[in-house]
Amino acid sequence: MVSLRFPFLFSQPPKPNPKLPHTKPTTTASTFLAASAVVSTAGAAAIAICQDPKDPFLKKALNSLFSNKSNHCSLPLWGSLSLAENSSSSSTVVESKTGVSFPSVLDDSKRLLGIGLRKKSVLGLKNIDVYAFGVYADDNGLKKFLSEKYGKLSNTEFKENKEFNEYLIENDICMTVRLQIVYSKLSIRSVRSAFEESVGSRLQKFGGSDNKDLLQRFTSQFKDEYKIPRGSLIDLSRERGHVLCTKIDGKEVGSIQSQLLCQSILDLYIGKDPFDRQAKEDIEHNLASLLHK
Ligand code: DAO
Ligand code: DAO
Repeated sequence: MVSLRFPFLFSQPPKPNPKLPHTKPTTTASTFLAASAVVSTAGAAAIAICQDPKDPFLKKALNSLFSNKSNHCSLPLWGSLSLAENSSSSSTVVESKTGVSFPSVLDDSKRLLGIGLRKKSVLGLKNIDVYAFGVYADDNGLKKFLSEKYGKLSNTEFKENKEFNEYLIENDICMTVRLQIVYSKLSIRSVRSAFEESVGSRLQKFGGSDNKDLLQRFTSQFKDEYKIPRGSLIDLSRERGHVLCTKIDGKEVGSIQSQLLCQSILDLYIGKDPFDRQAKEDIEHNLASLLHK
């Protein structure tokens, strides 16, 4: 069985990173070989072999491909795969601390840019892992945005350009942040108070103090009777026209048209003070490498 540690770290030098995503063994051997060919020619995505393949031909091919052998699931190789190649492989990427997996492609057109973990400090005494998240962006929208806005910059210039995240946060590019709950004792009441704090502070930052109504509209979507046990999936999607659409376990619970709200939600993950700094950095790296593919 082969496990790919998939590709959202493009075109970077390998670096030790315990939070690098692992991919579950959902990819077939032939897909892997197709992906390997891309890797060997283009050089770049992080791919790991977690277990030896049973097929001797594949094993041989892999051995010759990965001369740098490792027993870990985290052997980094750097390759470049397109969205089409990703989607055909139906690969998933695993958040290493929680074991939560994310598809590398969502809704056929959204590309996974990075994954991370939302923690919460409780009474300053302990940190709990609340949910793992994956940040996705529409591939076409993203490429258009990147080439129009940053096509002339080199990789280094792009990485140093801090304004591009703000642009992504503010503009009408379809994006989804998928949350998978890992904390097993989450009550709707604690969710409401947490996002009054997190989303509320962003609404204030971007829109000024008078945004209670907007926050209220958002939180009132989440009825007291909803249950969000461990494993629940929440998709927060910015759809065209700055419409924030929320789904719980695939079921739409509401949508609100507000640029301010969309911006405030995305800022939690890719803004100046993100929940998971490493996730934000991974996303920046991936955007930079997409630009120069
Ligand atoms: O049990 O009191 C407690 C701690 C609860 C922490 C809740 C954090 C909620 C974070 C928002 C989750 C959004 C889905
Ligand atoms: O982590 O502090 C945070 C903010 C999370 C924002 C998204 C909340 C969506 C929660 C849906 C709850 C459904 C009952």
